[in-house]
Amino acid sequence: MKIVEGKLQVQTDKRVAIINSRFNHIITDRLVEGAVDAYSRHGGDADNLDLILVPGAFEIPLALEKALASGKYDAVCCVGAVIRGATPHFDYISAEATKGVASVALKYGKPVAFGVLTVDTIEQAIERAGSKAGNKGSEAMVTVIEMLNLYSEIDL
Ligand code: INI
Repeated sequence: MKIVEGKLQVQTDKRVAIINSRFNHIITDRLVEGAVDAYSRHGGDADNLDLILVPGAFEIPLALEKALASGKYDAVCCVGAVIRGATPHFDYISAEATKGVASVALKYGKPVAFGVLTVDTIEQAIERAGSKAGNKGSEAMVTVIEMLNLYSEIDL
């Protein structure tokens, strides 16, 4: 059986952007750090990354759409943090961010990773932004690297 999978090695000719939302930036800045660190540790040069900033997670899908429509990027790593509050706002923002990112990814057929935290508490966010549950920004960037290589492998 031939196994087809992506290597975890950055392809230096591929252009990668990170889209980060500033809302809860104490958390999201850590996710960006994780993503940049993962890119460097897998053979990339962080100077080649673009960081696109948006106000909140709700704005990520349209920024992603514009980034991919521009033709400037081969893959995008999305990070953000939606933290539940006292109202249903969380549900609307997290649903729109998730659905929006998924539909833009399918439209363009390019690797897009979803490193947007959707958590109940600030503690859960801290755990996933570089402490005991790892760094979801780092995991999202590793996913981008793997999927870029997978698509090169299967020639999509
Ligand atoms: N945006 C987030 O990224 N995280 C949140 O937790 C959040 N909460 O809780 O309100 C949030 N709201 C802002 C939203 O993403 C938009 O920026 C805003 O509604 C303007 O469109």
